[in-house]
Amino acid sequence: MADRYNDAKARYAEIGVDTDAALKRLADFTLSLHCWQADDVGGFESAGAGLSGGGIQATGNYPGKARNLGELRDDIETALKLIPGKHRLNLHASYGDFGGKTVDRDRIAPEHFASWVSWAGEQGLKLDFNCTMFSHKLADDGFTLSSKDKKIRDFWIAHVERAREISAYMGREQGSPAVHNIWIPDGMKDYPADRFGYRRILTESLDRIFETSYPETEILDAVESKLFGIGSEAFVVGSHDFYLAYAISRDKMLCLDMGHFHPTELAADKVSAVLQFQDSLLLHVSRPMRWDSDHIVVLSDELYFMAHEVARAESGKNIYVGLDFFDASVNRIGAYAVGARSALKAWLAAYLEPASELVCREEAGDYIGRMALSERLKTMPLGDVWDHFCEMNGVPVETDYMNEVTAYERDVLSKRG
Ligand code: RNT
Ligand code: ZN
Repeated sequence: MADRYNDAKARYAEIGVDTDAALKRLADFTLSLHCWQADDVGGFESAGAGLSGGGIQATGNYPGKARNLGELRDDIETALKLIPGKHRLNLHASYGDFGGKTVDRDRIAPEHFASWVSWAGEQGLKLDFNCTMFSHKLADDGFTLSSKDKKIRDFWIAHVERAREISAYMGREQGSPAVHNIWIPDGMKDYPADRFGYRRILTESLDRIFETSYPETEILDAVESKLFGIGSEAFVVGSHDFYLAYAISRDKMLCLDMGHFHPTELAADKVSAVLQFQDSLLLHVSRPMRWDSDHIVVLSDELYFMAHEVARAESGKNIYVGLDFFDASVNRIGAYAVGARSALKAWLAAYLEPASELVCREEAGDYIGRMALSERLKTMPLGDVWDHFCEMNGVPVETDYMNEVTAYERDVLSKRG
């Protein structure tokens, strides 16, 4: 393999790209691996566990999904062995260690996440966190933080307050701030009469939530927008415009999910726009298929564009990258491995870009030269540099990693019944 890497290195050097420098940047790049691919966003609350809702729907019934915390952790440990680099784990509030007790969402506390913190410590993983605003009877009528029913609204405000407290606890324990992301399903199937009213209520609820402030060394708050969801086709309270304005006016981080825009709208284009006015940004790397379908991430144009925009913007800006997909129709460990590896390959491709040469050609008005160089890059030996990165990290290379997925399915997943 060393030969292949050296050949690739020489070929990239011809276009002024230093592969060693790119690999260094990739080693510093962190993905926050989502915990919810392993069990189809079910979570482990005893009441109503496993029910999706609020537009979140994993489809398929491939055998072997994680049925409890132990299995979920085993699966994540296995997936991480197939993903080169140092990454984080993104938990949802519904994945607490509730010890078989029913703990409603407004009652969750740091103690329910203590076993996660110690497990993560053993794994050398840092945690990120999310309040869980779906799959709950008080979310069934389609509204949470923007509900006109004060009881419902107060319940969800209390939940997010608890979730932020837990995030701050994680941040303190791990010596690295936990990114806490708020996504709510609120919206309407058909044309509303009072868009303004719901958005005003959401603003008030968020402002109440953020009255409690924690140091930035413990928690980083983000808010995630969406264009539409199943059952909220006509109106989503927390739209992109809403959260962009909210985040800028309240100094919070915006979360852009790649599946939450119109299919012809490029989420990657938004990075440089938002970063004119914000120092940080959270991304949910996902793959929409006609709609926000949360397909497993592959090396698509959209992913390439996103990675390149982030790589070009990086200096002085903090861009946090989380994965957000769930597919219940295939081996779920394979889903993690393919999705995370594809995301990392996209970032590697971005780091292997002869950025200044491209800008040079652009500024000289040589647009066809810019295009030709971009096209040439697509047939450069990215895979050889990638395999080298895998080897450096003691992770199976491209030809081998699926063997591990298959073996785990045979030895572990297939025995889950
Ligand atoms: C939903 C949002 C949200 C969720 C996760 C599970 O459309 O993308 O981020 O996917 O919180
Ligand atoms: Zn998302």
